[in-house]
Amino acid sequence: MVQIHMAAREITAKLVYYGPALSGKTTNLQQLHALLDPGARGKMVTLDTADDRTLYFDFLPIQFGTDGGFAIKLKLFTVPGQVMHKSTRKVVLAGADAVAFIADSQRSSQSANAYSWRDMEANLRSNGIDFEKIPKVVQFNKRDLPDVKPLEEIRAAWKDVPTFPAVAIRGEGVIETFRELLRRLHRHLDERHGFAHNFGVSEEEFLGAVLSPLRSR
Ligand SMILES: Nc1nc2c(ncn2[C@@H]2O[C@H](COP(=O)(O)OP(=O)(O)OP(=O)(O)O)[C@@H](O)[C@H]2O)c(=O)[nH]1
Ligand SMILES: [Mg+2]
Repeated sequence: MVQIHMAAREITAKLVYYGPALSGKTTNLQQLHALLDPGARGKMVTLDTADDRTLYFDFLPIQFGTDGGFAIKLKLFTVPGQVMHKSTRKVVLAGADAVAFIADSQRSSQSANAYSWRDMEANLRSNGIDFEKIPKVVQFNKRDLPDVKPLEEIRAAWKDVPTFPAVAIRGEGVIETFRELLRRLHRHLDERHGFAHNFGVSEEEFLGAVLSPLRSR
């Protein structure tokens, strides 16, 4: 849950990258780490096995100041996608303020995507988080591979949730996904906590502060 410390003028939110095994969650965080200015992001922590499968989670902290003098801290996590790590996913999801679901676009991954989406829904609910209301975006990654589901089909199937195509390994679609996640998070916090009114943090400032330090590539 978003933490607001008025005395310290500090706001902390937790964003979780969820999805099936090997869909590219860790790759998304690595790309963000590479693209964001070192002044805005901290050290990325990765807890994985010898073959690069996430064992517990990855963690990337992002911090920026607003004109109104607030420090905004975003804590980005990935879950381990392999089916056996179910209980770890639930723990990582606890207290999430927004979720990015990273799907694998290959047709062969369709059932793994669906399983993971239901798993996310169940884990959000068991953490007492409103599945319908939590800000979420979906990324269809690995567009570079053969036999991927066409975007028209994807968009027809996902009417209410924004979807983004990506080739995360090349950094394509990573920022677009993240920007929309931030936009939805800001809107959600604004509705609940009067973000713009009480803290003077407008959507433009929120997005600009995180994304403007992007390195030109
Ligand atoms: N072809 C292709 N490969 C990708 C893409 N994104 C990631 N990969 C590769 O897919 C593999 C898995 O990526 P990860 O980011 O580790 O996947 P993950 O979702 O974190 O997997 P778990 O930690 O097991 O849940 C790696 O070999 C990546 O290099 C992409 O857009 N295209
Ligand atoms: Mg991973």
